[in-house]
Amino acid sequence: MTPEIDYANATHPFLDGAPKRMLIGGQWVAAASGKTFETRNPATGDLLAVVPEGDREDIDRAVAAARAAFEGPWRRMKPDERAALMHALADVLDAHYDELAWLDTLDMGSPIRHTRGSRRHLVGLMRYFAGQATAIHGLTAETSLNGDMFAATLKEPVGVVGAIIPWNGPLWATVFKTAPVLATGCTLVLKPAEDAPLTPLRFAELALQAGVPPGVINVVTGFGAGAGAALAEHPGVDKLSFTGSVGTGQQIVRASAGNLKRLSLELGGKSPHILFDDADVQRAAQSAAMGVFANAGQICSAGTRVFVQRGIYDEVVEAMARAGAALRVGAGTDPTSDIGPLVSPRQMARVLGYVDSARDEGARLVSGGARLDGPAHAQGNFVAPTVFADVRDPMRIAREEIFGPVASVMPYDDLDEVVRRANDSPFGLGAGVWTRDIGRAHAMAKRLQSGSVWVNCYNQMDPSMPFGGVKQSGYGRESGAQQLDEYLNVKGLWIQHD
Ligand code: TXE
Repeated sequence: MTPEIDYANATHPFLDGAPKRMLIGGQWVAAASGKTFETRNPATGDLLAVVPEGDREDIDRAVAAARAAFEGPWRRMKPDERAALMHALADVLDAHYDELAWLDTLDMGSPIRHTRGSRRHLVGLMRYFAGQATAIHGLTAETSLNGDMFAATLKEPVGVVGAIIPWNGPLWATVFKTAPVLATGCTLVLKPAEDAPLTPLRFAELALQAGVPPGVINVVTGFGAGAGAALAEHPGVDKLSFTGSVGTGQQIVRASAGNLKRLSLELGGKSPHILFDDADVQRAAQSAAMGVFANAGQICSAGTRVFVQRGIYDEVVEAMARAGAALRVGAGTDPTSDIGPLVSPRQMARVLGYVDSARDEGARLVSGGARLDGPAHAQGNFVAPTVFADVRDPMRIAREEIFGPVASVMPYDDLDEVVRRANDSPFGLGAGVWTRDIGRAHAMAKRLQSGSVWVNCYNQMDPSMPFGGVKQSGYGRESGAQQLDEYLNVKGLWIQHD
């Protein structure tokens, strides 16, 4: 039964007032220390739930449970059986999608319109990887050795996978981290973000209901310095998949050195969105605005550096400001909200700090630029969609990831110049190009240093396509069939038979 959702009262059947527990080896448990922390609704400040503060000891237990599951019947399960299980999980995800989206909205503030909108993608991703479970192939090789030799490669699951996820899309991240683990026959210890731990817990409950065996998916809630660091360091973890900030990614690289676990890192960005003067200007400006403002800017691939060719510069600045001002900023629980609050007071303070720095450095504020504190917004972390024009490349708002609804708009003159400036960033996650000139589109796609390039669109994603970064945006890819190799070891097999 999918539970009834009471949208009007901002409640959820999962939030029944009882302290939450975390999932280790199929058991719902408190933290070994007994410690807990609170998670709150960022639009109202209301307490949603009390959650276990897992730490080293809990991670030890979860890794042991994941190891036992990996070496148990799960290891002998056939690919088609894993695929069937994943389809069952996709069915449950589909049936419960609205309540999961609602939980995301309550816990991290993203508008229900936005969180609900990912159903097709996330259910589709689980089904896509279910298909991949039966498509894991090694190869045979003709060697140049004397004698008859059968040489082949075997692909084997890496083992226990740790995943550490951020708060900006808890359900999204949980599904992205879980699907390749199940497809390849690995097991998982998931550490949700402390700012949004609820949806991963509910997802894990549904996964058990769908028949995922105990210990295959474990969830340990807690803080980065405690549970997160313990997972990154743990010698029993074979691979770690992390999504979060660059600074934390760097700590994880160091922490993982002990057992040289495999890593994939999906880190931040400062993605360029480049508008040429032959583009459909209004569409391009709208795309540039939503490339920054969607999810209140809390998207790793947000197109926050908007480069506009000089001939259309004023028109685009004005259109972006208009698009930002037209967005309804309100509680995520309000179905008419386009943009919700920032996830926490800390995140809001951080974003407003960047707004101040832009003013101090001489950028021109065109719209927004402040916290919204009218009656509808006073209790939440709401920041108005903000457009700064005449931003210069060295300014902090043009270089650092803000993770808020703040656009830096900059004029440019020609293609070589904009390529140089777009690539002059430590990041390389996404890039957008608007032009009707197909040759220019191809040239830009080749020359931009990023994991994805979107031409005449922005932030498109599909289960069949890879997503990830270059440079300090990380390494490894999520989604797309080639991702499976990051969860598989390749073993060379030699059999001499003469
Ligand atoms: O991220 P952290 P925060 C960026 C964005 C944002 C900034 C800070 O710019 O403003 O990071 O956000 C866990 N060992 N992004 O502080 O710290 C932590 O508990 C192991 C971009 O929330 O990276 C959480 O589960 N784990 C990004 C996760 O790491 C640790 C999304 C992410 O938190 C840890 C999020 C440690 N030492 C933030 N310290 C994106 N790419 O989308 C923390 N964690």
